[in-house]
Amino acid sequence: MVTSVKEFKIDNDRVRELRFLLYGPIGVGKSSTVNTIRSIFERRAFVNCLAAAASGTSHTKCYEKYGIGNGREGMLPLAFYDIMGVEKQESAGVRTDDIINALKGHIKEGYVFHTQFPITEKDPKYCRNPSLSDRIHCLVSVVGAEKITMMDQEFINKMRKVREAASGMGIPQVVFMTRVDLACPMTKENLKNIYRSRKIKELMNTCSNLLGVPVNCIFPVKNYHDETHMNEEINCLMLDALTQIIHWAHDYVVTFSTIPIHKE
Ligand SMILES: Nc1nc2c(ncn2[C@@H]2O[C@H](COP(=O)(O)OP(=O)(O)O)[C@@H](O)[C@H]2O)c(=O)[nH]1
Ligand SMILES: [Mg+2]
Repeated sequence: MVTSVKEFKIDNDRVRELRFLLYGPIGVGKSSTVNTIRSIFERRAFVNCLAAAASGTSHTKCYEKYGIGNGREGMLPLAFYDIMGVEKQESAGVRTDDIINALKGHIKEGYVFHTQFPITEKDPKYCRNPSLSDRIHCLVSVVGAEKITMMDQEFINKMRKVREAASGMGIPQVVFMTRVDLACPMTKENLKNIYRSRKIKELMNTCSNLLGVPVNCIFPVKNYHDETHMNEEINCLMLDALTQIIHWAHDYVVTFSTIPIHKE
């Protein structure tokens, strides 16, 4: 799976990388997901510099891009954007309208999100005429497996709104259900049990109903968090999810390479 990801090339010269937006509440493991993917391709547990302590507020306020790969072997044509937590109140976390602006490609790297107002056209970090390459090619909503049954309605509505906007643009959407070890003791004991766990299946169904995403677009994953060594099971589960989302993001790029994108 590592080889096939490394050999992957985008079928459009004008799109240099597939862009994924990781979006979800604080503390669900968005930064850890990026760390886990980086670890796989660096072949060592990545220093958890991006992950925050389990409590506290998110510190991802800046729109930052994370590439995969290294200087030695080159970078993969993949980019991840990790967006500051969606909070229940509109006043905390990144605003829904800004997340939609990011999907459309209007927000350039380095933009610092404000909670009181969305990006304006006058902002130097505003991209007025985003091309297909500036857009997000796949929306990855991130939810914590052990928190699914506690998600409140306001929050669910917010996530739905973003997903509807993505649907309107034809952007594929998936859900990464992280922290599976915290939701299921059998899975914690052995990650291979994830495919047999009734608890995980139940949570995927609940998540599907709450967010309106088909079950086959929900990927249960586990991130590196207290491991210091590489673990094949963690890698396989994540690589499986990554391989799928690369295909779907690529399908989006191929489709919209011929259809002009709607400018707004
Ligand atoms: N047990 C466990 N902990 C995780 C997992 N993924 C992330 N974490 C922990 O959850 C906390 C929040 O993760 P972080 O990546 O900072 O979340 P973010 O706010 O969404 O970026 C950190 O303490 C991580 O180490 C996982 O799959 N299992
Ligand atoms: Mg984070």
